[in-house]
Amino acid sequence: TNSNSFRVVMFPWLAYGHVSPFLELAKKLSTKNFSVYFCSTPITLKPIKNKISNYKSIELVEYPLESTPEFPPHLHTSNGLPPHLMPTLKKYFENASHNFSQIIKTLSPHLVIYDYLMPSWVPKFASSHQIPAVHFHIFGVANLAYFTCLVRDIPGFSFQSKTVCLKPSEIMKLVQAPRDNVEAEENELSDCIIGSTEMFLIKSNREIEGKYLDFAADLFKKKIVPVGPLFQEISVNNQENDEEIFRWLNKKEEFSTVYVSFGTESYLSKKGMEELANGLELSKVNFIWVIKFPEGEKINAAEALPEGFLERVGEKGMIVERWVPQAKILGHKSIGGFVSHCGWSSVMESASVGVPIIALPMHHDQPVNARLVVEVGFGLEVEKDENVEFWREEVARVVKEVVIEKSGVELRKKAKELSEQMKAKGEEEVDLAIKELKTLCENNL
Ligand code: BUP
Repeated sequence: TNSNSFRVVMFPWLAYGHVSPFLELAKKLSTKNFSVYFCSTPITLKPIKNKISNYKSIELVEYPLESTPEFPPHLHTSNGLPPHLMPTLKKYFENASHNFSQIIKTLSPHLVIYDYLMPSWVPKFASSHQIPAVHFHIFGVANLAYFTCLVRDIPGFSFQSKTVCLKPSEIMKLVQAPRDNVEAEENELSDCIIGSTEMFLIKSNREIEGKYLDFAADLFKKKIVPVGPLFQEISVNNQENDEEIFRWLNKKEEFSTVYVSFGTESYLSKKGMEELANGLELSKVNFIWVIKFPEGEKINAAEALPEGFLERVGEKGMIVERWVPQAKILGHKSIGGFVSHCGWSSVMESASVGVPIIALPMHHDQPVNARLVVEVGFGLEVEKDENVEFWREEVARVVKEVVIEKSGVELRKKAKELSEQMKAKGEEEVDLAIKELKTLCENNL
């Protein structure tokens, strides 16, 4: 079945937000003369099997990692790897290094595409066998540059003056994750991110990140190739319940409603829930709010929301406690804003359907993404106090400014403009990126 010319091995990281763009890239490659070997743990690959049945040139390749009760196997894939387990997981990868070398030796690919969270010996092993390795960055390029400058002192570059600024307290939050050996880990990360890649593939585009694509090319002295947003195919599993959502949305006026979601890995604190709920209520703007709690936490939205909130907002608000078709909801004509944690996929999806963002970033890449949204001009950020907490009046102010007030018109105009540019250029971007990958393979034939 696998008769395409170029063999590519792909190593995504195990979390949903990483596997999903890798898989979308795999699908594109498989239609452009690549045979794709998509490698991950058996548990990660399991839910993917039926998603690729139409793609004969994608083969799933399993590598096992050992598990212990301390690190239950379901966490390999779940929506959200608890950060404190990262060092443990890295050790499992270390113990399984022979699996990777074996995969590369057996398949003798023309190209390896890897995630920056994979151990740096993955690209190094490929390079030592004359196989080009390419880092596919599933976040934006401003973020890539930001983190690189954080973990590596680069002469001549002062990050703060060149790219999006973070407040010192935000930087502290970003680097405070529990770690064993910070220096070794940072070296490993910068090695993996920059040292071993032939070029960078970035899940982004010129429309949103043109300036930073150039900045990063200058910074890394390597090719930086945007591959577009690589949206996942819209899932159809909850259709019956989804109808209820769209019936509710259909009753709302154009641009009158905000969609509220914090992605698959970020959760509000109890205080955060309260401030957001009260802020939405104060704004008097309609909202559909997707509420999630960390796995295993026995609490539901009704218990977590302020007393009487649901009764008070009535038809103005809809609370959903399960997976929803986000991209489809954002594209509904009633949606006038997206209250978002600014996960990279959310930012790209919002831009692609022309919906302005009300940014409430929490951690990881999100603060950088939020500043970018404001800079590009299709959103506003909710201000926070020195402890990086937000408050209800500020939430209400920004929601109103984006959805109701005149000033929001400019933001929507910019968002629409981005959406049109993205529609017009989308496929061309992917094609150009794939052409670059082919050149790498051909140079290596
Ligand atoms: Br929740 C939820 N439906 O109910 P981000 C999420 N999504 O389609 P994150 C749904 O998951 P990282 C739901 O459309 C987007 O494609 C959403 O990715 C989809 O945030 C994705 O926005 C969420 O990048 O991932 O989950 O925090 O931190 O890895 O960027």
